[in-house]
Amino acid sequence: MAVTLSPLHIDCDFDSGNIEVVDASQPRHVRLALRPDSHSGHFQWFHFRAQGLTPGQRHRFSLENASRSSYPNAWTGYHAVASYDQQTWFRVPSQFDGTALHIDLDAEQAHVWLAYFEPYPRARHNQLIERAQGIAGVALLASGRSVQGRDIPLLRAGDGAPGKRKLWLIAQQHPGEHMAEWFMEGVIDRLEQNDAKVQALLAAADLYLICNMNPDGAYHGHLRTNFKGQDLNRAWQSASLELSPEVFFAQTQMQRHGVDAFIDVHGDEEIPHVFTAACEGNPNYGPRLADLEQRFRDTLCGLTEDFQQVYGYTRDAPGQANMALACNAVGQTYDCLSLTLEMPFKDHDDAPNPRTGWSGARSKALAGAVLDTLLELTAELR
Ligand code: GEM
Ligand code: ZN
Repeated sequence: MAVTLSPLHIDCDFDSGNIEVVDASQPRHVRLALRPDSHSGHFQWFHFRAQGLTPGQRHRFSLENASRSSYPNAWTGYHAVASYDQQTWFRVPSQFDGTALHIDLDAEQAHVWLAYFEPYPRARHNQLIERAQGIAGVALLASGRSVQGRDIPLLRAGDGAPGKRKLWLIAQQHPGEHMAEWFMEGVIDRLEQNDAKVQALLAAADLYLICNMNPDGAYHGHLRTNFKGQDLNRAWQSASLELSPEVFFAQTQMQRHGVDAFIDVHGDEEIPHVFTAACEGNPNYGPRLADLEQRFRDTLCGLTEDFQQVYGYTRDAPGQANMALACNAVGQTYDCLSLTLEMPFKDHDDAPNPRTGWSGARSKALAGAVLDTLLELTAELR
């Protein structure tokens, strides 16, 4: 006897929620569409809740416009993440047919959240900033404002004493790249642990931390832009209080405090590996920076299997860097080690975890290895 299932209820009216319902009347096959960033044509990020599932039943969720997303090649080999409690996230078998992405969930409970990557909630961000300020030696140095007026805290770990190296880590310029703030939580966790390596690092250097550069975009479920439709990682030659106050704030603080090393933390839709990109196309690029970059990569490779140097972006030709990118602009301005750190929306295929793929927890663990790498390099930065 055919079992009649009641229609599902799909909603996304919550922090980082974003989906469009095409037709949810067929519970075994829910038709959905990806929705663009508020003021830009970019789209790829999704995050929604489905209620009314039948445990034991397979429910298919189809993102019917996936082939028209910002990075259509990113769907091949990609699997969506799901959670029944918004705490534990797992990968759900997904297949791209060249047009739509089909997510096939064998429901275990009556409701589920589905997302492009494990979301980093704004409430967790607020708790993280509060927790950080309770750590000895960590202070709120300044606070910027996003287009919509959300706080952008700049934290400093260390006493700012003269002569100490100034190591900057900023994250989530691209709001859909939630792994970036998971990484920053890993930095804060290590500061809280205050182990011998962290103490040694902070004896020689201060850490300048912006855990989320694009709170408006993250909250609205954007992939790439802020609330004025600006790609912040293309605003570092033209930042303005009107269009990109987030970058304007970071640059102002860098000018005030100085920079001896810079890591811009991102996520990558297509490449299933953790990697870095650097400043090889900058006008000031030379052997000193090239050697520092290689030392960073070699050291990090030695500290974790969740990093590699084989796969990554094509290197820029000499003098051909796009100076609007944070990594290039900061590397040039401060003549310092400057890297873009990329974590995958898929998995790190060098050390795959089929159940989680790349995840918040792995992003946090990577941060610890990056801090240990910075400790190794701090004495050589200048
Ligand atoms: C990337 S950074 C692109 C750097 N490209 C090269 N060739 N160095 C961006 O902003 O497009 C970071 C990201 O989006 O994650
Ligand atoms: Zn990015």
